[in-house]
Amino acid sequence: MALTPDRLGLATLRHLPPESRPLLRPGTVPAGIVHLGVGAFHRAHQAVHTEAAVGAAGGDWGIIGVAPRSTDVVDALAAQDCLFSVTTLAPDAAATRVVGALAGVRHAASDPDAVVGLLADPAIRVVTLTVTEKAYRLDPVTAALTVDADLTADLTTGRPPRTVPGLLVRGLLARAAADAGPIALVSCDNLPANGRRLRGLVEQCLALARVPDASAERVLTAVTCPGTMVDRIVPAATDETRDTARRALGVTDLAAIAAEPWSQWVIEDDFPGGRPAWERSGAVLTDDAGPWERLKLRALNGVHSATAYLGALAGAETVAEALALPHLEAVLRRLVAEDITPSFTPPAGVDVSAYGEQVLARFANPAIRYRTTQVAMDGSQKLPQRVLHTVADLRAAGRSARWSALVVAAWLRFLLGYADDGRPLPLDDPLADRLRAALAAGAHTPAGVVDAVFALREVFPPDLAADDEFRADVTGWLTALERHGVRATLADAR
Ligand code: CS2
Repeated sequence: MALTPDRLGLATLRHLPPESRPLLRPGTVPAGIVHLGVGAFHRAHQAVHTEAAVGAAGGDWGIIGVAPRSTDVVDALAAQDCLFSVTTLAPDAAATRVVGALAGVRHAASDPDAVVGLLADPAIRVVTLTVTEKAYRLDPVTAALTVDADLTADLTTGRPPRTVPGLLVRGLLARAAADAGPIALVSCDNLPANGRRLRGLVEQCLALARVPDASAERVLTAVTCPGTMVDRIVPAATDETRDTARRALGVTDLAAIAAEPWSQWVIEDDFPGGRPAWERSGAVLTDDAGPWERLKLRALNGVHSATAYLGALAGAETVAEALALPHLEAVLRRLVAEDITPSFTPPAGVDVSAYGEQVLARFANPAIRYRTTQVAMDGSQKLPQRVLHTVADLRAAGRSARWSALVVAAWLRFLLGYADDGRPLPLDDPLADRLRAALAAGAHTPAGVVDAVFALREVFPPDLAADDEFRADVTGWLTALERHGVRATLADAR
C-alpha cells in the first residue's frame, strides 16, 4: 500500500484543500532575490507580496532565503521543497495558505561562501533583509558602525564571513569583481531611515576593509538602498501554530507561521536591476518612504513597546492581554494624541489618530498571541526610533513629552528585572551587560537609575540626556511605577 507522505512538500501539494495551495510552484520561477533572515516576518510579509507580484505579473523573482545563524528554519524548509504555510488570523476566522515564493534556502553560518557567491550572481538583482536591528551593528543614535574583532576579521581577512555586514559587503566586493551588474539592497527592518542606514553600513564597511577609493566607488555606484516601511504583526511560531496548520492542510508543516490579516509595504522605487511588480501585491511604490516609516515606527512600534513594557510589568503575557488592563488604552490614546501626533508630519492624507485607533484594534486581536517579552527584547536598539525620536522632536519644539517619558520609565523598570508581582523578567538585549553594570552602579533610587541609564550614549543622545524636564518626567513616572505598580500608576495617570 502506498503511503501518503505526511509532510508538506511538492509531493503533497495535490492533497491540500484547493484554497490552501500556493500561487507559485517552487522550482518554476528562477531566483532573482536573495533574502537575508528567512524568519517568520519575512515569510509572512515579503515572501507573500513577492509571490502575489510574480503570480500577477511574472518575472524571474524567486527568492533564495538565507538564515544567518539558526538551522531550524532552513532544515524545515529544505525538507519541504521550500514550501511553508501562513495562517491568517482574524479575530473570528482563520485561513491557511501555502506560499511558493522561495526558490531555495541556504544556511550562512555553515556555508557563507555559497551566500557570497549568490550575491555575486548576475541573476540576483535584489537583496532584501530582515535581520533585526542589532544585526546591522550600527549605533542606534549615531548610526556609526560598531566594530569588533568578528566584523574586523570578516572585512580584513579571507576567512568566511560570520556577521551580516561582513557577508553582505564581501558579497558586494565579489559582485563588483565579477562585474555582475547593479543591485538593490532593501532593508525591511524597523530602523529609522533604513535605506540610508544600510548604505551607511556598506560605506563604513568598505572603509574598514581598506578598499581603495576607486574600488569602493565601483561597488557603491552599482548599489541602491531604497528605504521601506514594512508592517505585519507576526508572532514567533509555537506548537499551536503548527497544530493549526496541520489541521488546515492535513500534513505537517514545520515552517508554519501565523500572522494578522493586515499587511502593508511602502517601498522607494529605486531598483537598477529591476524588481517584482510589488504594486500588484498591494505594496505602495514611492519616492520617499520617510513619512510612512516615521508614522509606523512611532504610532505602531512605539505604542507596541509601551504596551509590552507596561503589560509585562503588570503580568500580561501577550499584547492583547495587556491592552485589557484598566486605563491602558486611555493612556496609549493620550500618547498618540499628545506626543506622537504633534511630533512629525504624517504622509499626505493620513490621520494619525485614526491610524492609532486601527493599531489598537490590531493589537487587541485575541487570535494573535504576541508575547510582551518578545516586543520587550532589544529595547536599547528599539527605543531610539520608536520613542526617543518623538521626544527629541517635541522637545526641540518646546513641548513636553510626558507620555513618552512614561514609556521610557516602564523600560527602565523592566530593566530592573522584576514584574509588579515579583516574578523575574528576562533582559534580552545586545547591551544587556552594559545595562546591568550601569544599573548595579546607580540603581538605588529612581533618580539614580535614570542617571545611570541616560549616560548610555548608544541610547540617549547628549541633548536628551541633559534635558532636565524630560529627566524629571521619567524619574517621576519611575517613582510611581516602583511605589505603586503599573495598575495604580495607570489609574492615576494624568
Ligand atoms: C514588534 C514588531 O517585536 C516587536 O518589536 O513591535 O515586530 C511589530 O510586530 C512589527 O514591526 C509590525 O509590523
